[in-house]
Amino acid sequence: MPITVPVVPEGVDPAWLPPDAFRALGSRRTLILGSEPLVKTVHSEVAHACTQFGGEVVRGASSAPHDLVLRLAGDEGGSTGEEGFTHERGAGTTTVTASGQRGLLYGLFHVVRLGEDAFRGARPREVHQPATALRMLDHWDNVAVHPVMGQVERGYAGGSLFWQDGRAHGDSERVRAYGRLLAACGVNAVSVNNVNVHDVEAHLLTDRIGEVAQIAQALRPYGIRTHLSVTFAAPVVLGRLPTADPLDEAVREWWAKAVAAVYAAIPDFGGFVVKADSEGQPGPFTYGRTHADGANMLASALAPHDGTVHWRAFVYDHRQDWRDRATDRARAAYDHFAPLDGKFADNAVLQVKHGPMDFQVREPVSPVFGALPRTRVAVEMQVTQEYTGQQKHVCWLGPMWSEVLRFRPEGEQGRSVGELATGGSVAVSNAGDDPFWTGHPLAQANLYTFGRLSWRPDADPLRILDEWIALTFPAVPERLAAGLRTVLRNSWRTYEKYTAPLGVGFMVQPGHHYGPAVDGYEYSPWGTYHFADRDGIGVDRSAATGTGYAGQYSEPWSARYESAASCPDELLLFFHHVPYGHVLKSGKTVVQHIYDTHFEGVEEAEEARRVWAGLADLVEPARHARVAERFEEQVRGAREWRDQVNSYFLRKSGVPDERGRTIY
Ligand code: GCW
Repeated sequence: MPITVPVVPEGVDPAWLPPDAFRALGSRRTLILGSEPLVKTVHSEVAHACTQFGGEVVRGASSAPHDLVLRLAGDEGGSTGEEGFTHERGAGTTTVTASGQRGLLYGLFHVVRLGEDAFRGARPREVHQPATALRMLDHWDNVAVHPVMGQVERGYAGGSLFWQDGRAHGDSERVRAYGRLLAACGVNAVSVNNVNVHDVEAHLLTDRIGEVAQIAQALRPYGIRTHLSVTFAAPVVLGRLPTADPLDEAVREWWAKAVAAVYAAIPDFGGFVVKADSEGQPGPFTYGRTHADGANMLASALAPHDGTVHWRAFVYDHRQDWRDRATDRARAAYDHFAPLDGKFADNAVLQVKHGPMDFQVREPVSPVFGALPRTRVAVEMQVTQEYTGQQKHVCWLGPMWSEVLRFRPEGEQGRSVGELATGGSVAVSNAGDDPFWTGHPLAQANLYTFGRLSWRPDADPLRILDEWIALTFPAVPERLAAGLRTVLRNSWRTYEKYTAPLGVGFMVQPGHHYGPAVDGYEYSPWGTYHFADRDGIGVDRSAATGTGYAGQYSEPWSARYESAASCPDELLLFFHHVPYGHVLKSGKTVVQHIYDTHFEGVEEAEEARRVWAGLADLVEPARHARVAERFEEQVRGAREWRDQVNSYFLRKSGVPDERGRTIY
């Protein structure tokens, strides 16, 4: 069946694949060698570009000179792996060679990114390969609109791309276009439903698998495999068995049959994502079993089909007593999972949030990385901006993710998180059926950056940002590129400045998590406290006098975090409870730092709004207006954060601002 390039529906933004991004490629003469299904996708991409820009595409043998050769070559000349490719240029021809069909698709998008540069001068042979074989977006999408969480849990971009009116979207064109965007930034897997699996969604595994197959079919031409979140209680809720005990023979048989039926419907199905014994979801604890027992039972059902189970490490006590200072939510993932190292099946991947708490604007890197050397681990990030402005505020997270991925848990000589995460790089998607895909048009940069960092975790995020700018705004005038860089590059630090200080986290409105409420979670069961009193603030997580969390790290981190003197400023309140007068490495006291950063954060947000306003003549009106409107909300929100946080600490501490600015 011929594959056509998906057309984004009228009014939907082409994001980083506008027609003009294909100008250089589309005006050349290209030879394509290979006949596998994804080579057909490559062919239709090039053919489509050529109809727009006057080039020509040939398939099969041809001796005429070509500007570009895209060649599927098996392992001849050395394997590039299933997804890698080589790229070189000489004698007026650019050649991309791949051993596997996915590799050729990624090679094509590499040429698209290079634009005219792909066809200039000479280039020695370069080998491009992804750092990890799984680069996945998890959608927290519900099939039925959930009474509290809506269609997409923590979604800020309209409805679901996959589900509408209680069933799979009838029109798959948008899903295909999404798959194409994802392939162009290197993502190769999608999980299509919320990890909180409600009643309706549980059925996707069995009687409604046909709808998942429909989505898989739309994503397949762009090399994207489909995964599903399943409930651990499926044998009970769907199979009417009396138990879901992972060691029970009938339960194991039930899963084996269910999985076989899934593969009958979706032969290239990727596997399951499981949130078990977490925030009320069922899990193996009910049966006195371990998480390894639970994960391995699913792994063994998936193994005959080459599937993988992604088992989330987000397990903690969400009903803790705020009076109890000994329980520390930050410790939970390590405490639960480190003792299970070596017990997980080969096709079970432990999916670990990048920080020990919950996607805050600043957290240390989870000590789980590096603590399970005999377990396949995946890193989980949050592209959807639950705690970072909910796609109303500009907050480009590239620098934060890059810090996480480059962090070396075992010390300078050891491996980075990017290298340790052999089980994959995963993130919660920020996309929905919004015309700009991501609500805030500039939040597209986060989705793109996640994909590219997953491919190469040691890449410079600023270069990725430039890539995104060049693709999204072809032939971008330098003033626009410079303006976009100014608005985006420091936006994460700006957001950090006007929200919770020095790594302490939260201080958000309970429930929806938008906007400030300094004590919003202080007396709640969720384990997210800051412990501010009249004398000081922060959580003592030292081994000597606190919860012992700092001791979960290897050296040098353990010693560095243990003492307030060596702990990095930006994490001080995560690890230590200090007086307001404690002097930071910056030379400022903690309370003055809080005041200063909150004033600065608002000023920076106002400045970004001003810079954006000055770009009006260079950006299409709809996009400009959408961002401008969001900047109004960001500045309002930033001021609210500033005034609530500053007033709170002035009132608690009684220490006036050195500069006498207005605090309420
Ligand atoms: O960040 C928290 C969110 C929940 C989410 C949970 C998780 C899907 O507030 O909405 O549930 O994390 O990661 O499982």
